[in-house]
Amino acid sequence: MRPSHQLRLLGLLLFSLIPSQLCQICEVSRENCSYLNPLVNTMVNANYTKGIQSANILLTFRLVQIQNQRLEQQLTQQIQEDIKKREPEITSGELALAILALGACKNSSEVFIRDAHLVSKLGEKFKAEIENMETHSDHPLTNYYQLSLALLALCLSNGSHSITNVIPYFTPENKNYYFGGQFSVDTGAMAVLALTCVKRRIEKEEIEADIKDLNKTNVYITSLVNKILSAKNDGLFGNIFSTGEAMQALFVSSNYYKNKRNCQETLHTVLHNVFQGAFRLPIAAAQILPALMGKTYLDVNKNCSCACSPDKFNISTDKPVPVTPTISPSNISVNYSVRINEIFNSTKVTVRKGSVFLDVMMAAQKQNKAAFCFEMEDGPWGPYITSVQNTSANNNDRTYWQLLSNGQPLSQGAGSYVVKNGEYLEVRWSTY
Ligand code: CBY
Repeated sequence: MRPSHQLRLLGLLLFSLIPSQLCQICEVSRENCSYLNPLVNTMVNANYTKGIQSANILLTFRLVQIQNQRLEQQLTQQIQEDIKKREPEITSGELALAILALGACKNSSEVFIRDAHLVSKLGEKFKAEIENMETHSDHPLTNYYQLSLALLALCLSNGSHSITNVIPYFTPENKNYYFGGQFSVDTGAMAVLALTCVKRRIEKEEIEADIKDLNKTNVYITSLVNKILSAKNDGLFGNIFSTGEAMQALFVSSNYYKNKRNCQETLHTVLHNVFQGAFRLPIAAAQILPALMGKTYLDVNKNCSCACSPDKFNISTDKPVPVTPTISPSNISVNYSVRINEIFNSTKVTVRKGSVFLDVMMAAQKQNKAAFCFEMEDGPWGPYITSVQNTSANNNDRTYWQLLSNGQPLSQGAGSYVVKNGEYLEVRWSTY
């Protein structure tokens, strides 16, 4: 980008930070809602075929009141059908997001939630997560992000479940907040939202608890918030993809954004990333948008009008922006390795400029099937690598295939990360 363009963009972004008519303590101002257009358009124009995996998207649509009846209906129907078809195998976090999305803003799906007994089914899934922890050295069936989502949905659904006896599991010392020794900001943020909901309900005497439960909840929230704040980097928390949820956690449980400078710093960096196309995946757009519009998942049952009301958006029905840049006719070459402990297989691969990590894996597999064969599953964030060289990731052992570039873990998945000429790419058998 030319320097003059950069200056103009910087000016526009700074202008966008002047707040007006705040809904939360930090949000994009009314005059500048158009900066959020790329996020809204990514969500509106995506091709949704993944059933319950789109629950996060429907939740955001409803939370920020983007009115698109056709899409809301389509997503609602897909999610409901998927639940009917696959209920036993649906994970706790998926069901939690579905309950939040279907129930948001008091709409007709409430009947489905009730008739299909979704809240009590979620209670059962939550119990199964805890039981797995007891039999598998503290490892839940899924992960603490999903456990937190489940607690949040149970708390917001006003269920009569006894949620206070699970508070001790959310102690910030629990290793499940960490992946490979690093605090997972996404996970911590989701836990803060869940614990804040529990705390508020205890304070309103809506759930039975004693003063010790309340004190414990407060101590855990404070400690998790401090961990999120310690993961700050240039206005972001963790990385660009965890920042939306971190902002929500900070909105509901700290004074951090009462300082306007802090708010400006985060909004500036996030909007710069929006401009650069960091949120091309609908799920990424859905996870950042509520915070930018001053909303949190704790607002699902509330009605609060924010600066960027839906009519401020310019929703186009243009073709969606491609998730990755266009492939160019010229070639680049990269180094690719598969590492399982001490065993190391490497190769040089030539791919088209603009290719993603997955293209490199496929080219290597074509070269040498025995050394580089792999399997993947389709997830909300795109392809997830489940097995390489016939060695599979296993949740109960906390093993996974980690993606790295020049020795550093990537913050994007195999289907999104665009590779560069001369780069050293690696998939490493790891534990988290
Ligand atoms: N969602 C979940 O259950 C996912 C929760 C989450 C914390 C999630 C990040 C956060 C979010 N906001 O959605 C998460 N990842 C988890 C829990 C995991 C673990 C999954 C296994 C399990 N126990 O459920 C695990 C194995 C530690 C993991 N993530 C691995 C990876 C790597 C995937 C590599 C592969 N095999 O394909 C990868 C690519 C990191 C790496 N360098 O290897 C990875 N995750 C990334 C980059 C991400 C981010 C995705 C960002 C992007 N643009 O693609 C992420 C948002 C997310 C999805 N992981 Co995980 C975190 C971030 O960078 N902020 C609930 C359910 C209902 O959908």
